[in-house]
Amino acid sequence: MTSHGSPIDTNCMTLTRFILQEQRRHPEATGELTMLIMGIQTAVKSISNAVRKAGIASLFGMAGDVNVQGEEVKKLDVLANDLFINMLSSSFTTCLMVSEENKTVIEVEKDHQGKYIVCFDPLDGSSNIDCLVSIGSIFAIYRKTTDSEPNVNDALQPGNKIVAAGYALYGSATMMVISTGNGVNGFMLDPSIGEFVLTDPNMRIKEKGKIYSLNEGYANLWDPAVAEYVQGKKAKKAGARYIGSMVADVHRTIKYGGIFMYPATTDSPKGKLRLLYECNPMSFVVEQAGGKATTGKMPILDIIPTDIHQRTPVFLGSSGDVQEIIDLYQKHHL
Ligand code: P6P
Repeated sequence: MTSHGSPIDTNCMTLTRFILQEQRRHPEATGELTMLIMGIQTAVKSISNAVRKAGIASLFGMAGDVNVQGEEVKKLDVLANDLFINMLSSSFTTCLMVSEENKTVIEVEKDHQGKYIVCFDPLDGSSNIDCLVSIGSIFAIYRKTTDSEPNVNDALQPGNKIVAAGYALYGSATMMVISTGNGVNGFMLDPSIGEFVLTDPNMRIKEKGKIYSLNEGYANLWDPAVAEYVQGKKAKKAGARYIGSMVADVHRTIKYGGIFMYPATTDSPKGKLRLLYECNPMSFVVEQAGGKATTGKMPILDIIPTDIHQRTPVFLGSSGDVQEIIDLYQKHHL
Protein backbone atom coordinates (compact mmCIF):
# COMPACT_ATOMS: atom_id res chain seq x y z
CA MET A 1 0.00 0.00 0.00
CA THR A 2 1.39 3.43 -0.87
CA SER A 3 1.41 6.30 1.65
CA HIS A 4 -1.84 7.61 0.15
CA GLY A 5 -3.48 4.20 0.52
CA SER A 6 -3.69 3.21 -3.14
CA PRO A 7 -2.33 -0.26 -3.97
CA ILE A 8 1.10 -0.44 -5.65
CA ASP A 9 0.84 -1.92 -9.14
CA THR A 10 3.62 -4.47 -9.06
CA ASN A 11 3.35 -5.01 -12.79
CA CYS A 12 2.77 -1.48 -14.09
CA MET A 13 3.56 -0.95 -17.78
CA THR A 14 6.20 1.78 -17.78
CA LEU A 15 7.32 3.61 -20.91
CA THR A 16 10.65 1.80 -20.67
CA ARG A 17 8.99 -1.63 -20.57
CA PHE A 18 6.60 -0.64 -23.36
CA ILE A 19 9.36 0.52 -25.72
CA LEU A 20 11.43 -2.62 -24.98
CA GLN A 21 8.31 -4.69 -25.78
CA GLU A 22 7.81 -2.74 -29.03
CA GLN A 23 11.47 -3.35 -29.89
CA ARG A 24 10.87 -7.11 -29.70
CA ARG A 25 8.40 -6.74 -32.59
CA HIS A 26 11.38 -5.91 -34.82
CA PRO A 27 13.94 -8.78 -34.77
CA GLU A 28 16.38 -6.59 -36.72
CA ALA A 29 16.24 -3.88 -34.06
CA THR A 30 19.58 -2.94 -32.49
CA GLY A 31 18.08 -1.23 -29.43
CA GLU A 32 19.29 2.20 -30.57
CA LEU A 33 15.76 3.59 -30.92
CA THR A 34 14.94 2.31 -27.43
CA MET A 35 18.01 4.06 -26.02
CA LEU A 36 17.10 7.24 -27.90
CA ILE A 37 13.56 7.33 -26.53
CA MET A 38 14.92 6.66 -23.04
CA GLY A 39 17.15 9.72 -23.50
CA ILE A 40 14.14 11.82 -24.46
CA GLN A 41 12.26 10.43 -21.45
CA THR A 42 15.06 11.54 -19.11
CA ALA A 43 15.10 15.03 -20.61
CA VAL A 44 11.31 15.27 -20.20
CA LYS A 45 11.44 14.15 -16.55
CA SER A 46 14.02 16.86 -15.82
CA ILE A 47 12.05 19.52 -17.70
CA SER A 48 8.90 18.49 -15.82
CA ASN A 49 10.77 18.90 -12.54
CA ALA A 50 12.02 22.35 -13.57
CA VAL A 51 8.59 23.49 -14.83
CA ARG A 52 6.95 22.38 -11.56
CA LYS A 53 9.36 24.40 -9.42
CA ALA A 54 10.12 27.25 -11.85
CA GLY A 55 8.41 29.85 -9.66
CA ILE A 56 10.28 28.84 -6.53
CA ALA A 57 13.61 28.31 -8.29
CA SER A 58 13.22 31.69 -10.06
CA LEU A 59 13.43 29.93 -13.43
CA PHE A 60 10.73 32.21 -14.75
CA GLY A 61 11.64 35.36 -16.52
CA MET A 62 13.80 36.13 -19.50
CA ALA A 63 17.20 34.60 -20.06
CA GLY A 64 18.11 37.86 -21.74
CA ASP A 65 18.50 36.27 -25.16
CA VAL A 66 16.44 36.27 -28.35
CA ASN A 67 16.14 32.95 -30.27
CA VAL A 68 16.33 32.31 -34.01
CA GLN A 69 12.59 33.04 -34.20
CA GLY A 70 13.22 36.53 -32.81
CA GLU A 71 11.33 35.56 -29.63
CA GLU A 72 12.59 36.43 -26.14
CA VAL A 73 14.13 33.31 -24.61
CA LYS A 74 13.07 32.41 -21.09
CA LYS A 75 15.29 30.52 -18.66
CA LEU A 76 13.19 27.34 -18.94
CA ASP A 77 13.63 27.41 -22.73
CA VAL A 78 17.40 27.36 -22.34
CA LEU A 79 17.31 24.62 -19.72
CA ALA A 80 14.96 22.46 -21.81
CA ASN A 81 17.10 22.89 -24.92
CA ASP A 82 20.29 21.96 -23.08
CA LEU A 83 18.61 18.87 -21.59
CA PHE A 84 17.41 17.60 -24.98
CA ILE A 85 20.79 18.21 -26.62
CA ASN A 86 22.77 16.59 -23.79
CA MET A 87 20.49 13.57 -23.26
CA LEU A 88 20.26 12.88 -26.99
CA SER A 89 23.95 13.28 -27.83
CA SER A 90 24.97 11.15 -24.83
CA SER A 91 22.64 8.33 -25.94
CA PHE A 92 25.09 7.48 -28.80
CA THR A 93 22.05 7.12 -31.11
CA THR A 94 21.87 10.49 -32.91
CA CYS A 95 24.10 12.12 -35.51
CA LEU A 96 22.20 15.35 -36.13
CA MET A 97 19.60 17.45 -34.32
CA VAL A 98 17.33 20.34 -35.20
CA SER A 99 16.05 22.48 -32.34
CA GLU A 100 13.64 25.40 -32.42
CA GLU A 101 16.19 27.21 -30.27
CA ASN A 102 19.17 26.74 -32.61
CA LYS A 103 19.58 28.64 -35.89
CA THR A 104 21.58 25.83 -37.55
CA VAL A 105 21.62 22.05 -37.26
CA ILE A 106 23.42 20.57 -34.24
CA GLU A 107 26.04 18.00 -35.32
CA VAL A 108 26.79 15.32 -32.72
CA GLU A 109 30.50 14.76 -32.13
CA LYS A 110 31.84 11.89 -34.20
CA ASP A 111 32.52 9.41 -31.40
CA HIS A 112 28.96 9.87 -30.07
CA GLN A 113 27.16 9.48 -33.41
CA GLY A 114 24.31 7.03 -34.10
CA LYS A 115 21.93 6.58 -37.01
CA TYR A 116 19.04 8.83 -35.94
CA ILE A 117 18.16 12.46 -36.55
CA VAL A 118 15.90 14.23 -34.05
CA CYS A 119 13.94 17.43 -34.67
CA PHE A 120 12.54 18.91 -31.47
CA ASP A 121 10.90 21.90 -29.89
CA PRO A 122 12.25 21.61 -26.36
CA LEU A 123 9.64 23.84 -24.74
CA ASP A 124 6.73 24.85 -26.94
CA GLY A 125 4.25 27.48 -25.82
CA SER A 126 6.85 29.23 -23.70
CA SER A 127 4.94 32.52 -23.90
CA ASN A 128 2.56 30.79 -21.45
CA ILE A 129 5.22 29.83 -18.89
CA ASP A 130 4.82 32.79 -16.54
CA CYS A 131 1.03 32.45 -16.31
CA LEU A 132 1.20 28.68 -15.60
CA VAL A 133 -0.67 27.64 -18.75
CA SER A 134 0.26 24.12 -19.94
CA ILE A 135 3.37 23.92 -22.14
CA GLY A 136 5.08 21.01 -23.86
CA SER A 137 8.00 19.41 -25.68
CA ILE A 138 7.65 17.97 -29.19
CA PHE A 139 9.97 15.58 -31.06
CA ALA A 140 10.26 13.68 -34.34
CA ILE A 141 12.80 10.94 -35.02
CA TYR A 142 14.13 10.09 -38.51
CA ARG A 143 16.72 7.59 -39.73
CA LYS A 144 19.80 8.95 -41.55
CA THR A 145 19.49 7.64 -45.10
CA THR A 146 22.74 8.92 -46.69
CA ASP A 147 26.36 7.72 -46.37
CA SER A 148 27.77 11.25 -46.29
CA GLU A 149 28.84 13.13 -43.19
CA PRO A 150 25.70 14.28 -41.35
CA ASN A 151 24.52 17.58 -42.79
CA VAL A 152 21.42 19.76 -42.99
CA ASN A 153 20.02 17.80 -45.96
CA ASP A 154 19.69 14.73 -43.70
CA ALA A 155 17.22 16.75 -41.62
CA LEU A 156 15.12 17.88 -44.61
CA GLN A 157 13.03 14.69 -44.80
CA PRO A 158 9.23 14.67 -45.24
CA GLY A 159 7.09 13.73 -42.24
CA ASN A 160 6.08 10.47 -43.92
CA LYS A 161 9.64 9.25 -43.21
CA ILE A 162 9.25 9.68 -39.46
CA VAL A 163 10.32 6.60 -37.45
CA ALA A 164 8.80 7.78 -34.16
CA ALA A 165 7.34 11.01 -32.81
CA GLY A 166 5.55 12.34 -29.80
CA TYR A 167 5.14 15.05 -27.24
CA ALA A 168 5.31 15.73 -23.53
CA LEU A 169 2.60 17.86 -21.93
CA TYR A 170 3.45 19.70 -18.71
CA GLY A 171 -0.12 20.28 -17.57
CA SER A 172 -2.12 19.33 -14.47
CA ALA A 173 0.02 16.19 -14.75
CA THR A 174 3.00 15.43 -16.98
CA MET A 175 2.20 13.07 -19.84
CA MET A 176 4.15 11.60 -22.75
CA VAL A 177 2.25 10.63 -25.87
CA ILE A 178 4.28 8.67 -28.40
CA SER A 179 4.00 6.64 -31.59
CA THR A 180 6.62 4.37 -33.15
CA GLY A 181 4.38 3.81 -36.17
CA ASN A 182 2.12 1.22 -34.54
CA GLY A 183 -0.60 3.39 -33.01
CA VAL A 184 -0.44 5.98 -30.22
CA ASN A 185 0.00 5.43 -26.48
CA GLY A 186 -0.10 7.85 -23.55
CA PHE A 187 1.99 7.59 -20.39
CA MET A 188 1.41 9.63 -17.23
CA LEU A 189 4.40 10.52 -15.01
CA ASP A 190 3.97 8.93 -11.58
CA PRO A 191 6.13 11.17 -9.37
CA SER A 192 6.09 8.59 -6.56
CA ILE A 193 8.19 6.19 -8.66
CA GLY A 194 9.61 8.66 -11.23
CA GLU A 195 8.32 6.57 -14.13
CA PHE A 196 5.96 7.20 -17.03
CA VAL A 197 3.13 4.66 -16.65
CA LEU A 198 0.79 3.54 -19.46
CA THR A 199 -2.57 5.20 -18.77
CA ASP A 200 -3.91 5.77 -22.31
CA PRO A 201 -3.29 2.66 -24.42
CA ASN A 202 -4.10 2.78 -28.15
CA MET A 203 -5.32 6.40 -28.27
CA ARG A 204 -7.82 6.94 -31.11
CA ILE A 205 -9.30 10.25 -32.29
CA LYS A 206 -13.01 10.23 -33.03
CA GLU A 207 -14.21 10.61 -36.64
CA LYS A 208 -16.01 13.89 -35.90
CA GLY A 209 -15.78 16.29 -32.94
CA LYS A 210 -17.67 19.29 -31.58
CA ILE A 211 -14.69 21.56 -30.87
CA TYR A 212 -12.82 23.91 -33.20
CA SER A 213 -9.60 25.55 -32.06
CA LEU A 214 -7.81 28.55 -33.60
CA ASN A 215 -6.83 32.11 -32.71
CA GLU A 216 -9.87 34.14 -33.81
CA GLY A 217 -7.95 37.37 -33.28
CA TYR A 218 -6.71 36.97 -36.85
CA ALA A 219 -10.24 36.63 -38.36
CA ASN A 220 -9.75 39.67 -40.60
CA LEU A 221 -6.62 38.06 -42.09
CA TRP A 222 -8.04 34.63 -42.99
CA ASP A 223 -8.57 33.30 -46.51
CA PRO A 224 -12.19 32.67 -47.68
CA ALA A 225 -12.03 28.92 -46.92
CA VAL A 226 -11.12 29.40 -43.25
CA ALA A 227 -13.59 32.28 -42.89
CA GLU A 228 -16.43 30.12 -44.29
CA TYR A 229 -15.41 27.15 -42.15
CA VAL A 230 -15.42 29.15 -38.89
CA GLN A 231 -18.69 30.86 -39.86
CA GLY A 232 -20.22 27.41 -40.32
CA LYS A 233 -18.97 26.31 -36.89
CA LYS A 234 -20.52 29.38 -35.27
CA ALA A 235 -23.81 28.73 -37.05
CA LYS A 236 -23.88 25.25 -35.50
CA LYS A 237 -22.90 26.73 -32.11
CA ALA A 238 -19.83 24.43 -32.02
CA GLY A 239 -17.54 24.66 -28.99
CA ALA A 240 -14.54 27.00 -29.36
CA ARG A 241 -11.41 26.24 -27.35
CA TYR A 242 -7.97 27.81 -27.79
CA ILE A 243 -5.16 27.57 -25.25
CA GLY A 244 -2.43 29.09 -27.39
CA SER A 245 -0.05 26.25 -26.54
CA MET A 246 0.10 23.78 -29.43
CA VAL A 247 0.78 20.67 -27.33
CA ALA A 248 -2.19 21.39 -25.05
CA ASP A 249 -4.52 22.23 -27.97
CA VAL A 250 -3.49 19.13 -29.94
CA HIS A 251 -3.72 16.83 -26.89
CA ARG A 252 -7.26 18.05 -26.20
CA THR A 253 -8.10 17.50 -29.88
CA ILE A 254 -6.88 13.89 -29.70
CA LYS A 255 -8.70 13.22 -26.43
CA TYR A 256 -12.03 14.95 -27.24
CA GLY A 257 -12.06 15.12 -31.05
CA GLY A 258 -12.51 18.18 -33.24
CA ILE A 259 -9.99 20.28 -35.16
CA PHE A 260 -6.93 22.40 -34.34
CA MET A 261 -6.04 25.07 -36.87
CA TYR A 262 -3.19 27.49 -37.39
CA PRO A 263 -3.97 28.79 -40.89
CA ALA A 264 -1.96 31.10 -43.10
CA THR A 265 -2.97 34.76 -42.87
CA THR A 266 -2.31 37.73 -45.13
CA ASP A 267 0.37 38.75 -42.61
CA SER A 268 1.91 35.25 -42.38
CA PRO A 269 1.29 33.52 -45.73
CA LYS A 270 3.14 30.41 -44.51
CA GLY A 271 1.38 30.34 -41.15
CA LYS A 272 3.29 30.45 -37.85
CA LEU A 273 3.95 26.87 -36.78
CA ARG A 274 7.19 25.17 -37.85
CA LEU A 275 7.09 22.09 -40.03
CA LEU A 276 10.01 20.01 -38.76
CA TYR A 277 9.48 20.11 -35.00
CA GLU A 278 5.83 21.13 -34.50
CA CYS A 279 3.57 20.23 -37.44
CA ASN A 280 5.28 17.03 -38.66
CA PRO A 281 5.48 15.26 -35.28
CA MET A 282 1.96 16.34 -34.27
CA SER A 283 0.57 15.31 -37.68
CA PHE A 284 2.30 11.92 -37.44
CA VAL A 285 0.76 11.28 -34.00
CA VAL A 286 -2.71 12.49 -35.04
CA GLU A 287 -2.69 10.31 -38.17
CA GLN A 288 -1.42 7.32 -36.18
CA ALA A 289 -4.44 7.89 -33.91
CA GLY A 290 -6.77 7.74 -36.93
CA GLY A 291 -7.02 11.48 -37.59
CA LYS A 292 -5.93 13.69 -40.50
CA ALA A 293 -3.46 16.58 -40.97
CA THR A 294 -3.34 18.96 -43.92
CA THR A 295 -2.13 22.38 -45.09
CA GLY A 296 -5.61 22.71 -46.62
CA LYS A 297 -4.11 21.80 -49.99
CA MET A 298 -1.89 18.77 -49.23
CA PRO A 299 -1.08 16.33 -46.43
CA ILE A 300 1.39 17.85 -43.96
CA LEU A 301 3.47 14.65 -43.94
CA ASP A 302 4.06 14.87 -47.72
CA ILE A 303 5.73 18.31 -47.62
CA ILE A 304 9.36 18.13 -48.77
CA PRO A 305 11.17 20.58 -46.45
CA THR A 306 13.63 23.13 -47.87
CA ASP A 307 14.57 24.90 -44.64
CA ILE A 308 14.87 23.52 -41.09
CA HIS A 309 12.77 26.37 -39.64
CA GLN A 310 10.18 26.63 -42.37
CA ARG A 311 6.60 27.25 -41.37
CA THR A 312 3.35 25.77 -42.72
CA PRO A 313 -0.37 26.31 -42.29
CA VAL A 314 -1.83 23.35 -40.36
CA PHE A 315 -5.29 21.84 -39.87
CA LEU A 316 -5.30 18.61 -37.88
CA GLY A 317 -7.69 16.46 -35.85
CA SER A 318 -10.79 14.36 -36.49
CA SER A 319 -10.70 13.17 -40.11
CA GLY A 320 -14.31 14.24 -40.77
CA ASP A 321 -13.65 17.77 -39.52
CA VAL A 322 -10.36 18.12 -41.42
CA GLN A 323 -11.95 16.83 -44.63
CA GLU A 324 -14.46 19.71 -44.43
CA ILE A 325 -11.66 22.31 -44.59
CA ILE A 326 -9.99 20.40 -47.46
CA ASP A 327 -13.32 20.52 -49.36
CA LEU A 328 -13.58 24.27 -48.75
CA TYR A 329 -10.07 24.89 -50.12
CA GLN A 330 -11.12 23.01 -53.25
CA LYS A 331 -14.43 24.91 -53.44
CA HIS A 332 -12.59 28.25 -53.29
CA HIS A 333 -9.90 27.03 -55.74
CA LEU A 334 -7.19 28.04 -53.25
P1 P6P B 1 -0.70 32.64 -31.36
C1 P6P B 1 3.31 29.11 -28.88
O1 P6P B 1 4.07 30.31 -28.95
C2 P6P B 1 3.10 28.61 -30.30
O2 P6P B 1 4.32 28.39 -30.93
C3 P6P B 1 2.26 27.33 -30.27
O3 P6P B 1 2.50 26.54 -29.15
C4 P6P B 1 0.83 27.86 -30.30
O4 P6P B 1 -0.06 26.95 -30.92
C5 P6P B 1 0.98 29.14 -31.13
O5 P6P B 1 2.34 29.57 -31.02
C6 P6P B 1 0.08 30.24 -30.62
O6 P6P B 1 0.24 31.34 -31.51
O7 P6P B 1 -0.40 33.46 -32.59
O8 P6P B 1 -2.15 32.16 -31.36
O9 P6P B 1 -0.32 33.29 -30.06
